[in-house]
Amino acid sequence: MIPVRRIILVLIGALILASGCLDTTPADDYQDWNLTLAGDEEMVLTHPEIRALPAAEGYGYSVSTVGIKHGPNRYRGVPLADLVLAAGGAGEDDLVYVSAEDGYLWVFGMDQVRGEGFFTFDENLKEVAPPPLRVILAYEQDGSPLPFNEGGPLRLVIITESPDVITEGSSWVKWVDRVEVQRR
Ligand SMILES: Nc1nc2c(c(=O)[nH]1)N[C@H]1C(S)=C(S)[C@@H](COP(=O)(O)O)O[C@H]1N2
Ligand SMILES: [Mo]
Repeated sequence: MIPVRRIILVLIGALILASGCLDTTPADDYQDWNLTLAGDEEMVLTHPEIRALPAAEGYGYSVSTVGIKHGPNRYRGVPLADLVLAAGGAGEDDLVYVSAEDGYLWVFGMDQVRGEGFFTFDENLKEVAPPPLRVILAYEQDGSPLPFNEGGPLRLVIITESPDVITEGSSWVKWVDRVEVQRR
């Protein structure tokens, strides 16, 4: 093995050891965080199962209803479209309900599940034509588990390739524990 790779492996090992020594944070409870997928049938995915699914990555940048910008940050997570498929798929007129344990619920059309039909803004909060967007349930922010106070362990995030595209925070559901396909 070449030395650089060995150094990197040692560093990774040290990081794993260090994180194991840190005191308990909500991140440690993420093992117990389950996501219910409901469609034709209902299934429960554990956090490790969610992390094992194919992941998407990109920049997320949101603005709250009162105009406070949050980001940009780098996010990694599982595409909502894949979860809808796992729940048995959805027809074009169906709706996808994404909800959290605090009772918050946001409804997405199938166009939005594909990343279409969102408003996008530049850093001056001027509306701009939307670039390609993807909707993910993010579990990682800037390379670390998404903190609880930021909506972790699972938050709905809208991502793009570039860091300067802002989307509306109201759809960024925090603490997601249920994705449900509503047949219409
Ligand atoms: N579970 C949950 N998610 C939520 C909300 C909420 O009340 N509960 N508020 C939404 C709204 S209206 C906004 S503007 C953003 C605020 O995100 P922030 O708390 O990271 O600023 O979260 C969204 N996600
Ligand atoms: Mo909001």
